[in-house]
Amino acid sequence: MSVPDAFDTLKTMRVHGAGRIARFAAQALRDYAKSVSAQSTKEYWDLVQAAGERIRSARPTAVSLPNAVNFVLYGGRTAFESGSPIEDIRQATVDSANEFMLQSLAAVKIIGEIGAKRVKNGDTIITHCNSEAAISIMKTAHDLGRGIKVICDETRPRFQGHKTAATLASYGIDTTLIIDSACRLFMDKADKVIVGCDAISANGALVNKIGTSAVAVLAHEARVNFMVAAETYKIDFKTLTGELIDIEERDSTEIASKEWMAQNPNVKFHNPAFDVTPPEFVDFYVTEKGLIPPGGILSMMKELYRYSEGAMSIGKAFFYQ
Ligand code: RI2
Repeated sequence: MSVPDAFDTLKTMRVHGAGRIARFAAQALRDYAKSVSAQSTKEYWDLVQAAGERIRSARPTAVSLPNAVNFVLYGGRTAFESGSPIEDIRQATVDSANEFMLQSLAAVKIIGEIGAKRVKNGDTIITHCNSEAAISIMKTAHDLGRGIKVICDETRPRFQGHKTAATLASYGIDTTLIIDSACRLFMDKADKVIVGCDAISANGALVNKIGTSAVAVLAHEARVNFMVAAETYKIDFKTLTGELIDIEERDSTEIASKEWMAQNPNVKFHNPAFDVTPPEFVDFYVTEKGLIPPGGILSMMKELYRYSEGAMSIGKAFFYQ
């Protein structure tokens, strides 16, 4: 797949979900790095970096995308700067992409195992949108015989909750689909909320699919535990210096048809794809490195910077860009 095709696939959400986006980006950049030819190491590295820039710009909010691209480039750049020949830079880039993909898949599995320990027998869980990390927890709990029930918000405007409901039901989990605005009514019946994550800021705030913050407020009101399944590469290092996470604004045709718009020309539209849940509404993050309360995100950032192996080098890769 060409780099423009990869960009388009991400932009139009044919591949969606923060983890899947990250692996798709790593794979697309790997394939480009594998095949592109150049006359000099400088030309080669400029081309690979430009491809990374292009892929990175497809979606602004899910920080897993730039973190995956930075991780892949970090491997190649180290070889480039040490004066290695093109073939070595190519191999280093391919190796870091493969490593990222492996680490990402492993993280989803580990999050399932760690998170399932927090699920009790007979728990009713509310979930929002479509997160493979959150699903991993629910599936693992189900496989352990916990007898859970899951209530899925439909998650307008793209109805990703339908996908979650279909997946959970296919595992044999007792699954109910509700409209988003019914969430408060059902919160009384819930024992916990489990959602995924697009980005985590340095202060522990969660950025996730639009509507997540409303679910968190409802959980808080009803004293229902709110847990977030998140790989550590969803931590956004740029928030350390006070930068805000961009919230993706999507096309208004996701919420009204062109025909309806033409009939109502004075109606304005606003379609943010994500919202921010303040840290006080999050009980804890379930990461592949264990449970982290929102106040512990800063220490995790230090850890991610300090170590340089595997996914741990996300921090270094960020500061290197
Ligand atoms: P995993 C999705 O965003 C949802 O907001 C979901 O909660 C989050 O990514 C994390 O998903 P989108 O790409 O990485 O569907 O856990 O807009 O799959």
